[in-house]
Amino acid sequence: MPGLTKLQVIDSHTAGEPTRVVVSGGPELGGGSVADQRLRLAEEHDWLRTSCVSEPRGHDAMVGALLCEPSESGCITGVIFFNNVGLLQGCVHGTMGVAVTLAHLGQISEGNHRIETPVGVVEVSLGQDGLVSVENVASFRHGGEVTVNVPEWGEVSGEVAWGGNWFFLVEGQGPPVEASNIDALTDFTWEVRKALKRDGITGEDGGEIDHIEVFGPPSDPTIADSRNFVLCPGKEYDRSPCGTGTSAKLACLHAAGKLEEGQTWRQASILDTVFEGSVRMGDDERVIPMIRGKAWVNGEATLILDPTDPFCFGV
Ligand code: PYC
Repeated sequence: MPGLTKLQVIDSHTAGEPTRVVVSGGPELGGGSVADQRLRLAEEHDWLRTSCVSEPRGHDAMVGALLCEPSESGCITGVIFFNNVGLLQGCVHGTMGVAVTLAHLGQISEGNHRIETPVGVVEVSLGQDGLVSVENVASFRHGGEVTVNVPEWGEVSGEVAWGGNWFFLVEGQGPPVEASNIDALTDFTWEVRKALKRDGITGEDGGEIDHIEVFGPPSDPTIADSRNFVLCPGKEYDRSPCGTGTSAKLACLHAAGKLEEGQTWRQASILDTVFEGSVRMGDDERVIPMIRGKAWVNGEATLILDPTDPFCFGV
């Protein structure tokens, strides 16, 4: 890479979970669907990901979002999400971050907007004060009672569901879902993830189950119905309730007859920030989740990539 490369980024957080949106300076991805562009980004331009979210410019909890050309008609943009270890599939907290970023740039105003993600088109509705609703991709429960033997924990049962990423959802097992237990929850969920992989338990399409969710009672039942801890693929936890994870939860609740169409579920995160969710019926017994949360822009920067810097592309 000759000379300096400059990337314009806007930082935000959604319910505590950071998103760094690359608004200009990214590589040419050659068009086509956003899913195809995601593969090209992974294969040919991983420097973009590591430069933005790895140290010294980023940190392990940072999620990146690269805006790109959409291929679906009526979409205002395409977006590809990435984290400390690779590319995500869907990302709802990140979609909310993209929405407030585009509003901050004056590119969108209140109302509905379609965005193409690698897993399909989502529709965001931008309200006042950073309130964003995301109508997510069709979500479904794939496995209702899946048991796996986890070292030091024994048999752990959960559900396998798709909400834009593959999730294993566990209720009432493992360490109590409290912020004081983040290390223990990280260790437990990491072991669960490894056990699922060891036993060849995957999503419906054979995809790795790389997000693990543990649910417990809310700290305050007047603000939430449940509190979760969500392990992300890079062994970091989601500071928000995780929008794709909440979508997976809604699909499981609906499949179990515990959530009707239009009924609101309030999902708290390990930090006690809350997403509200509801579902409507889609095709093939799948549900279309609607997830509502709040995001705030909290930074604007030009990242400078100097090829003489030994840590130019992150460490
Ligand atoms: O909100 O969907 C989400 C998400 C996925 C990973 C981190 N956040």
